[in-house]
Amino acid sequence: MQTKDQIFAAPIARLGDFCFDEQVVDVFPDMIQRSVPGYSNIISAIGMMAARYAQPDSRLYDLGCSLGAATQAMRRNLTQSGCAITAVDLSHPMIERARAHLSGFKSEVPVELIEADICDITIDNASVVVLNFTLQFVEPEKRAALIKRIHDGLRPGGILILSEKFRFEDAQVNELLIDLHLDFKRANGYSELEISQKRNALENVMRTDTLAVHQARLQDAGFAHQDLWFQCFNFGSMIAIKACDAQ
Ligand code: GEK
Repeated sequence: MQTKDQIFAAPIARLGDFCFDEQVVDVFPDMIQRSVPGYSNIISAIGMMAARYAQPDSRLYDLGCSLGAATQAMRRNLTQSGCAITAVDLSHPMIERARAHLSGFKSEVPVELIEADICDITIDNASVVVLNFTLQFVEPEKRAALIKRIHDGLRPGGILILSEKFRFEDAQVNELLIDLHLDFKRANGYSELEISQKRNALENVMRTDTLAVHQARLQDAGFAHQDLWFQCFNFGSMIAIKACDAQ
């Protein structure tokens, strides 16, 4: 059974910035399901896209893997020979828990779990790269270089799946989608206190971009094709494809 997220249920006198510590890791599956609209659909679709785009003898990357949900979805769906998955997270408790979780599944596909900043790792011989709700936690000034390194580390025809919480240019639409997301959290049992305390804790650590900013960044990095393939309220997922004839 999943442990219920009650981290922000009681008043917290000195609210610090949100971080992925032991307390968050304990409730993470419940937290992400109840907070991110479409999360399960996106995870399933990542498995489907990996099945389609993984290339034999290549590497698949799950950047900001948390407990490895996207890694496991890819692993379950891969049929290509010689593939390996590299799953990276900055949080020590996340990586430890991901290791325990993933070892519970039988699979031929090797997974390398790395505790590191995704801005510092080498991306090489990749056919599929997943950034599932991670880029929003990377410092904004480091995002372009990371996307460029992902592009350059992909093989021709390889893909990046980029899921994010978006900000919208139009203030009215932005407010509406934020409100609908808060309704989604209320419908999933979060109280007003939990919602407002979590919002304050996330303020300094999650800085969202508009879809236009993401699109421009992907284009500048060299991706030949890209679009949004999923959206629910202010959450969505994009796919970017490296040209088949790229060097
Ligand atoms: C999932 N992808 O379940 N380097 C490495 N990891 C980082 C960094 C960084 N610079 N910044 C944040 N993280 C997952 C969900 S959660 C999204 C991703 C959320 C890690 C952080 O430790 C956390 O585990 C993850 O990115 C973000 O499909 O909690 O909203």
